[in-house]
Amino acid sequence: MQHPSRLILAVLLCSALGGQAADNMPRIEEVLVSPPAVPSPISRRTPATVVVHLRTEEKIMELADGVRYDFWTFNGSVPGPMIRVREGDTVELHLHNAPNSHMSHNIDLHAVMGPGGGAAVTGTAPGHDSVLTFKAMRPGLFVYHCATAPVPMHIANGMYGSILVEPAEGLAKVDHEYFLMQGDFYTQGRYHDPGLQNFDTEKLLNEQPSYVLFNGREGALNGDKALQSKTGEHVRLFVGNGGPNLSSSFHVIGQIFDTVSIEGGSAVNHNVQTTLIPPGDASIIEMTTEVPGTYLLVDHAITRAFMKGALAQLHVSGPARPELYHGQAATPAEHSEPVTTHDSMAIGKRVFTQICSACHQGNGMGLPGAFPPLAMSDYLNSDPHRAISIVLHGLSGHITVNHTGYESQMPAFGPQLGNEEIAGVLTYVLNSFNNKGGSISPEEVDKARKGQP
Ligand code: HEC
Ligand SMILES: [Cu+2]
Repeated sequence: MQHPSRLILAVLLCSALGGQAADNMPRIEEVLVSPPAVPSPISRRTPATVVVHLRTEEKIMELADGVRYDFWTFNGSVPGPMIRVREGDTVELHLHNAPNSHMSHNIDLHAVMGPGGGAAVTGTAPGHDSVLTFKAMRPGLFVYHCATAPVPMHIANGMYGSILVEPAEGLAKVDHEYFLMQGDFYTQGRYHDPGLQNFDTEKLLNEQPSYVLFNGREGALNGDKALQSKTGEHVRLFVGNGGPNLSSSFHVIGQIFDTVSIEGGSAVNHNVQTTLIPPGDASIIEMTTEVPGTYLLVDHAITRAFMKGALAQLHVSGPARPELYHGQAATPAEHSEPVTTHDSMAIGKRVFTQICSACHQGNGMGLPGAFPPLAMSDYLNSDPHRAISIVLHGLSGHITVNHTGYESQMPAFGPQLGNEEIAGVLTYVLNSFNNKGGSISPEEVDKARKGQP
């Protein structure tokens, strides 16, 4: 029989020598990152014990510009971080509930086979900890969420994330990986009503959210936070749906998915336009970004995208690919201009680069909170003629562009720029940055300058 102190010594030695557990599996501390970032791909080809620390936290954050909400979260973000393990790994999950929480929380991981997906043993009061150990037996992208009563409320307040169980052989290498989750939110105020918004049980019961969002905030992945890629690169999206109620008809405007893992499982579909992701489900989506531009990620139940916030952006940079995609501005037949659209575009490009890009940025995306985007601007595209007077006379006061409010000032360029230059820059902008096209003539600018209709 072994002497007890020798046993302890052996265990100590064991952990000193590379942290090997008694079963000889390495113990790895999972490094979690905030969405849309994901942990690095797994290069290990043998199983390990992966230690994951999640912390439930209730905190007030913005749901949209000027709209605050008391979110309940995993690790302070909506969604919580994506956990990444390998098929066959043992996951040792530590759940800590912040001491200032008002509620108990727990976790149900769809990657778990066991009662409640772990919820049965992880009920954790404020300031307490619990530990769940499970074997990740099946590969796939799985949702996790809080399952404390009332479950719909905990989920509606943002308590969800994903766990990727990589197949034993790993995933193919890609250029970019991003993680996003859709969720529906129920506020007492209407969409964009400002201030702190309370939870609305009536709207929850009717399944009529005031917001449908990617990553818990309108514009979470827009502008300078847009997902990035270059032409010819491969992008892998890990897309989950926390719900609690709405299914996502997930679509990227102007892209076709190379592959989609159906319902996050092992079956793969090819050349997909829109994929259905029900609440509590997730999908691994891969695409090749061929043509430069800004692409919109939407729920194609499209009212949600344009009127409830379910809109994210993927920005693809690189040289134009006219052999794959090109267009010409629609020129009105009745106009025959001394300045052709081609010249006008050249003039416009120069003016844009020298003047407009200082504020609206070279890619037309503007700067959040300061300069509205000219790229895919609903404000510009809905009335291009109004833009003539904006450039001539400047603009101030409140405007809403792509559902974001701006309360700023643009100087007048009428004194400084000629009619051909203003016509050129607007024609250039209308035919760039994924705008709808069209043209503005120097005569139209001249009329506006003279105050004629
Ligand atoms: C000094 C910074 C600045 C420059 C330079 C500038 N703008 Fe603006 N622009 C603004 C601001 C700020 C607003 C929003 C004003 C408001 O909040 O009322 C705006 C609004 C607009 C809008 C309407 C909103 C939208 O996004 O569709 C258009 C169109 C526009 N600008 C076009 C131009 C063009 C074309 C040029 C170049 C000739 C230009 N701007 C140069 C600051 C600038
Ligand atoms: Cu909870």
